[in-house]
Amino acid sequence: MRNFGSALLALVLAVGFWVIGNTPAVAQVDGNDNHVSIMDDCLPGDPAWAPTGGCALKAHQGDVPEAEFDSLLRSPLTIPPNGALIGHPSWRTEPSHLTVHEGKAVRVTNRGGRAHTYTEVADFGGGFVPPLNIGLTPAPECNPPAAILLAPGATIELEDLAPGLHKFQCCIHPWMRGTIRVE
Ligand SMILES: [Cu+2]
Repeated sequence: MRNFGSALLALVLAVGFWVIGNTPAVAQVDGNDNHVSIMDDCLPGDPAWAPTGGCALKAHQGDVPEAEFDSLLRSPLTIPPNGALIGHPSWRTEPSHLTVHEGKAVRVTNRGGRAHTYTEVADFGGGFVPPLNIGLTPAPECNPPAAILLAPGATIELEDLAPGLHKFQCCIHPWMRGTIRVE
């Protein structure tokens, strides 16, 4: 009887997982929460961040030392080896793709501990920090006067975005990319 119960439980779990596994993914169409977070996880206690602005996260909020950040800029598995920008995945935008209704503003907040930009570009490219542009031509929109620098905690609002697909990137860390579709 106990074996039967275990077998039944296993069956129920298996069916449950099958059902969950076959549920269609829900696309992110989010008309009420038009908010993009710019994220990083710099390690606040690492003095190596200090020369380039420090890390404004609180203790325990970030765990990436500067040396690790540097080591993930490149990968030997590129053509040529180490010749293309990869970048630490913790430097990111969330969500990386957002669909909004026309007329809705999108708020963008820097929740990381480092400075970033969220700059609209015609084509994704490099930024205004040459050592971080490995293999990329700078995007013209990333000239410092045009690219608005967002200090940690800063928020901007993107208003009057025209229908269509908009491309945004960080002009410091060019692998931080996002798209907003306005419909
Ligand atoms: Cu950035």
